[in-house]
Amino acid sequence: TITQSYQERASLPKTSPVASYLLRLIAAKQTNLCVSADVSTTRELLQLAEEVGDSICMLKTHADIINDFGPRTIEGLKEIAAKKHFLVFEDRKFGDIGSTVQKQFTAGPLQIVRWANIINAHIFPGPAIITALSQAAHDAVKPPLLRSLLILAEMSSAGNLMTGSYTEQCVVEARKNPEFVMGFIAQRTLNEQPGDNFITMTPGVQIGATGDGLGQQYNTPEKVIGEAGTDIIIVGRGVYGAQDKRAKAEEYRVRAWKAYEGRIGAAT
Ligand code: UP6
Repeated sequence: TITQSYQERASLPKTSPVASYLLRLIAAKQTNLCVSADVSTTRELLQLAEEVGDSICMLKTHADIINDFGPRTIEGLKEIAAKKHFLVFEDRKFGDIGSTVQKQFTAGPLQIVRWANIINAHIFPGPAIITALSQAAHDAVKPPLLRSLLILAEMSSAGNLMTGSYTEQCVVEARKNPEFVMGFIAQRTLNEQPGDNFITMTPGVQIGATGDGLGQQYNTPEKVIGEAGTDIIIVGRGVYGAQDKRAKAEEYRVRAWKAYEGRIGAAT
């Protein structure tokens, strides 16, 4: 998949429906940028979504850091996502027994299943976390309102323990659930076997910074898309920390897109 276009990959067999949709969206909008909206109010969240919406394929949220998260946040997000054509990814990083993650996914003040197209989970509790989330999504939303999961296979932070056989096991579990698992959060592509068509999303991307003093480690768009072969860059402070967020998002979009074109050999 490393030299195949997003468009080609959208129609490969065994691609999850959400992944197919996303790959087509990426190709149509020419953006492999996901902005991480780690802001603290609904007003800032919606404003950021409006400002960067044209430059992104996905907006990533941490709903539990929004002080006033509620129905207005949900409706606003849905409206802007539909208008600007991007998917919403709640970075909840589920990591508990099946029964508990089902509740965290569907209930409480956040009601994540209602508005997030994509969620993620750790597999350290064992593979039942995947079936539990899949079942909850299936019960809560009917097609075409599909839901999909990213498995956290690697992290960007210094000294993290998600390496070697842990990462390998993430891939094994993903291959068993191709309908629901669209891919990984990782630092390199994990498509290693013929037929693998997982989407890899990579956080820890910022131009002109190497870290944040709290363990975060940064790479450039060229490094992760061009060299490590991942599919989507996730940028938080690099974009929302800028004065002109729209222009900054556009700068990341162009750099990540050029890195992709170079990798598949389509650069002009
Ligand atoms: N994130 C990482 N590294 C991971 C997984 N997730 O940084 O391995 C998330 C963080 C944050 C965003 O929770 O929301 O990606 C990165 O933000 P930054 O670009 O401002 O560092």
